[in-house]
Amino acid sequence: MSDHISFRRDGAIAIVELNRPEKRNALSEQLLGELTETLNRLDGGTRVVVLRAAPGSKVFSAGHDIDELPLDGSDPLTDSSHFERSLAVLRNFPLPIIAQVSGGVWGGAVEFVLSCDLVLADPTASFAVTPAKLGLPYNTAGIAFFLSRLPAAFVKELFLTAQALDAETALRHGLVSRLLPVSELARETLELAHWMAGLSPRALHLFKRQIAVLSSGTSSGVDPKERETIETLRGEMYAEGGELSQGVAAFRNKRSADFKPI
Ligand code: KFV
Repeated sequence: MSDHISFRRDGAIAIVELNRPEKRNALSEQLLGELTETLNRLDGGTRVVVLRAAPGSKVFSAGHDIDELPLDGSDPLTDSSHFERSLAVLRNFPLPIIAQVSGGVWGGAVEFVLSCDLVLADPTASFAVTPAKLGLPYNTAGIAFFLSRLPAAFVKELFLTAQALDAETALRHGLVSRLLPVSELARETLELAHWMAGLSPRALHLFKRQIAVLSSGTSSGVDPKERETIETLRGEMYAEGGELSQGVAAFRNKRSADFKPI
């Protein structure tokens, strides 16, 4: 049984819902574990997955669970972290995943949504990439993924302003595939899912793989010296008592962090 994920079927469509409203659907280890388990348990009759927040959620997801960010000097976003592994599950899932987005999408939840295949949203959706508010050194592979999907100028806007950008802006830059009225989002998402369920599953699986490999934003080409410098800078931020600790403390005290100049 899942506490933070709800699941139901509509014919060949699996509707998977983030359902942790008391923590604004923050992506905890437990929630992500339940999501992976739900996806892995889908039977052969499923053709398309719709991933959304449970009805009534004002926030799609508040991002990485801040209470689970390590403050002991270890890297918060390693490839083997629950968060990174869950993004890989979405990206490599053999069936198409449509994210149906209403409300705020925060921090790592933006990469989570971007890891789905299509993003259908209504005008209440907004997207804020907030690691600069938390003093959180985003991982280079994650930034490479953003750059593989979105124009660099927009990625800069997201990461360097940490402001919430509206659904219209997200549509213009390709983060959102379709922007629909609030009253029609759920129906149209399901209608599209049913349409896609009638297409060749082999073709969709193949295209998903091809698009992933051809657009793969990897950081493997980065000059080794530059990579080392980047990792040193990241390490300084997540070190015990560093910017990350200050950012998390500020969040817990419901205030802005007072970061020092470089
Ligand atoms: N992790 C853990 N708990 C969270 C959380 C999060 N990301 N976001 C919200 N909560 C908790 C919050 O502490 C509170 O708990 C409850 O959810 C309701 O939040 O025990 P409490 O005090 O009841 P409120 O009261 O803040 O809700 P609301 O006024 O509706 O505001 C919603 C929202 C989303 C605007 C606000 O909660 C917020 O700013 N959350 C943090 C958003 C954020 O910066 N996320 C980035 C997380 S770090 C991340 O994802 C990564 C990888 N990254 O690089 O940035």
